[in-house]
Amino acid sequence: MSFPHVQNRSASLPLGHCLTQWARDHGARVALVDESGERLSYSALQERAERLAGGLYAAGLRSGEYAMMQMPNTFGFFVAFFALLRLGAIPVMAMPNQREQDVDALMALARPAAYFIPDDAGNHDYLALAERMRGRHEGLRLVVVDGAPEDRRDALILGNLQGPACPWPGHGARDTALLLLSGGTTGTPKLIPRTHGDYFYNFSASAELCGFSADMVFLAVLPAAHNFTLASPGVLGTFQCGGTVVTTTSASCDEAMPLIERERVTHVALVPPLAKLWVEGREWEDSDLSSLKLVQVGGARLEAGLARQLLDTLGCPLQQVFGMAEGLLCYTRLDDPLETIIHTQGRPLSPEDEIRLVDEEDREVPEGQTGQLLTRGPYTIRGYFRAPVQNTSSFTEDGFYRSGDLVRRDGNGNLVVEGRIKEQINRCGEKISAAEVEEALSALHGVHAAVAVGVPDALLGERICAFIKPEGQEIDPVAIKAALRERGLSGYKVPDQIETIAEWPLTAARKIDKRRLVTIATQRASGEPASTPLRYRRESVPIQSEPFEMAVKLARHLEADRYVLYERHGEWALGVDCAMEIAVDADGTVRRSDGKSWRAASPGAGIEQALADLPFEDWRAYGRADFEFAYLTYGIENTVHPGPLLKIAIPRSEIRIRQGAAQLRALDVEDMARLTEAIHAADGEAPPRCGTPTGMDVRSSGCGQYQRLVASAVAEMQARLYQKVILSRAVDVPVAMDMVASYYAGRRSNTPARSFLLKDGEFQAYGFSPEIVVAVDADGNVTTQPLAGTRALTGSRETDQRLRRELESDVKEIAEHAVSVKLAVQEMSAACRVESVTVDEFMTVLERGSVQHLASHVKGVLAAGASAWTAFEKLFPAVTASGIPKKEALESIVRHEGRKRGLYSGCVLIADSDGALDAALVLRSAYRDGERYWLQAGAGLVPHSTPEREWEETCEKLTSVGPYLHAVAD
Ligand code: OOB
Repeated sequence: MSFPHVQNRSASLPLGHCLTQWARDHGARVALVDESGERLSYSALQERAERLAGGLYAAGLRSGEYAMMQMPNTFGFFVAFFALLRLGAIPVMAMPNQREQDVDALMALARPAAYFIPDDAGNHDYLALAERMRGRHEGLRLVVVDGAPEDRRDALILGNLQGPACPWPGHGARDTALLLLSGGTTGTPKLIPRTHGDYFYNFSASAELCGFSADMVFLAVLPAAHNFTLASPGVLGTFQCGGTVVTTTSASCDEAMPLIERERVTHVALVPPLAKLWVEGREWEDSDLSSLKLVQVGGARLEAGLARQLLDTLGCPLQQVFGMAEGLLCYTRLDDPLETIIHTQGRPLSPEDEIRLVDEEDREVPEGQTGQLLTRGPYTIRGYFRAPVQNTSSFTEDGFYRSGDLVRRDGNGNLVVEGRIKEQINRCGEKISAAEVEEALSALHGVHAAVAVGVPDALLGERICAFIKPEGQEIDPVAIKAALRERGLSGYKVPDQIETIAEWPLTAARKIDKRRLVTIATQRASGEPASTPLRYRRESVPIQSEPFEMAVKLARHLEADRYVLYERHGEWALGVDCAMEIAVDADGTVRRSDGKSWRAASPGAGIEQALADLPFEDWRAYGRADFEFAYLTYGIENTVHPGPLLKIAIPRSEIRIRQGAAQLRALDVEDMARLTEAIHAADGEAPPRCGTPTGMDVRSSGCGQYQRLVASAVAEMQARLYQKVILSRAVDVPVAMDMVASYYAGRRSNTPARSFLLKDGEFQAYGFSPEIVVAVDADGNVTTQPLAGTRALTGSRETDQRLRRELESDVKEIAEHAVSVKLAVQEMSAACRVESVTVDEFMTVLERGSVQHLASHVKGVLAAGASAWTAFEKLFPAVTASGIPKKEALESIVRHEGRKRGLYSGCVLIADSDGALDAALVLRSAYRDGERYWLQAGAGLVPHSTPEREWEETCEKLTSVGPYLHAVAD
């Protein structure tokens, strides 16, 4: 095939020329729109790509070199993609959710000279990964980041890269244009070399078949790096016709559907699990979808029932797409009878596509029977990239690709996909090699052998179930999952279900009977609530109020008996009511409100197990741990707290409030309606008003007694029984407090790391956490923040500056801080990979309401087998609120204070189903239990402490809360 220089639409062009041609044909038309509504014309897109191509050329990238792209669906993706093609470099299309193992293996295979990554995408640090890759892959010269990271290391910024026009590459139709990712059936990944000629045909012929036209608007909601979204007919098919592509990084109904309404989207491509979510989402999502003209579904088997529901709920025609990155594309035709569209996966795109359906001996099966699909054709590859050995088994001698799919053909030539023989799991349309999961599992300590199978799943299409033969001892599914992630296995490949098995079931041929394993997996899961998780309905409501004010108004409005409001990084998350509770008793038993209980090696391990099979999808737990939870960890007799020591709840509904919008999630329709109504009502109200505070005197009582306690503890420390202890005192508030109003007033005068307001029946509390106990993100990055060393903040700049200088140079304060950091490093090292633990901010001064502190950050990455709860147990209670060494300090606290601390110096926390955990230290707080209202504060004592100064310090701390108390209006 060559490229005739004819300028009509159907003439094949090298891909590097396509955008220039489209800009010429459709210049001012809108090519791209993103979620925010920003628009790019064809000319603007072409100019950006041209400029970037010049910049890349100037930076040394050349035609014929490989460039890996791992980008979400943003403008940057398309600019980079077209710039690479224009330059003649070959894009290697990695997926944004791939993690270290995949990226590393793909780099080893493709040996790219450049790597394109996003700046800020969820919780994953692409820059750090890129840096590690650069250390490992010599040929990787350029890292290009889309965005403006604060610390960009050696990366180039995509938006800044420009240079004079680069030379045009001289490509022929048979030259490789790009490499696509193969789902794979082996432990190592495979890449698919698509040529300029075949890929041009792929999208242009598809666009024609699917009736794409200049007035269409295509929503790119699945990853654009996937062949379905990119070119079947997808984004490239849309551009070929002069249409508009709307690009989004979120596939959830509450974001995608309003986008369909806003942009009058006409075409969208979905995988079946997403289609299912959209159908369900329509129960509460009521955006106007009347612009839709075609919904395409492909990538995995679409059940006829779901196909019908889609037609009903979305109210537009459906098209099934059965395709593969290797080439062959089958489509149902727009004018096919409804039964064909519902029950078949269509027929090949090209009359030149050859299809053979064969048995195990490669003999053609009789017409109408099911056989393995072999295919050869004008746009199907004849071999994988740099994989000579694999190619001998994936292709027949005469060049047919062995798809591994089991297919039959109906009387009209339409294919029906019945199953597959390839050992691949199709989870949400993502293809996962069973062998790869098995290899990763087998490498783990304690695993004798492992087999992975795909099990039919209502939510995912298929879930990954791993059967493990353990080496002697029991296996812990949570630890296995954590260990796989820690080894860099991409999250979507981590098994959803893990089962132990004593003996493998075998087939007549003495092979492991995987079908039987699927049955066993289904049986074991049934009866377990995990197989039918409850799903939150979601809705996004625009709001005018400031997030903080909205949160306070809602706390009032909802009048719930149980809620937790948790402020973090400008977001107020409010968990309301309780669908399921997990509580830790005083004897360490973990109980769940559905009757299950756990007695594990530690309470943390028990909590982990109780959370592991929660019957909720995508949950966030809200809870609190009382100080006495630490007695369990340190084996100290607990005579003061009857339990529960820790309580977490999966809320029935939840609101996350940010500037401009409230995201609602609720388990049932009524709650959703109630929340929406409450938000509307609250949004219309004026900000809460603060009356006159009650004028609480924090010095009124307890001075003598507190100073005696300090003197006693100081004597013990001088006798070297321990190095540091925090002793506290409670101050009762004589009037009934309005907790919500007091939280509101207090928060306005504090600058906390976190804040919270919670109610659990008769128990209520709010506070302004000066620090976190621990934060763990979904990738296992752990942070703790020891604060120690305090001076007042008086409001007078001069005095505060003087106190700050004093704080920074006072030997006692510095010593107190340094030993706290040392302990934090030790504790982090017990949960994290030792070499990952670092102190990344040392002894900065943080202002927290009425006081200033010396603060440091200690960071690390979870060790193999450790989870967020391991880290929690090691770091709780915060050293800031207990002492050093912890056990001796805890014993000193019981001896001296002699009564329950409860939530004071414990924590309020949120935990997410992806493994993240955020626990805020409870200090600078107010509490209510029934009729009693009180404040509590302490001071860090060391051998040099004086009772007078420490008393003073408690008064300074109480001043963060005391002056803002509001009494209940009569
Ligand atoms: C698409 O491409 P890949 O490479 O991610 O996956 C190909 C495999 C097929 O061999 C088949 O096993 C499965 O995915 N598959 C389907 C299907 N479409 C793909 N199985 C049942 N029904 C369908 N409709 O998935 C892909 C590439 C281009 C367009 C559409 C899908």
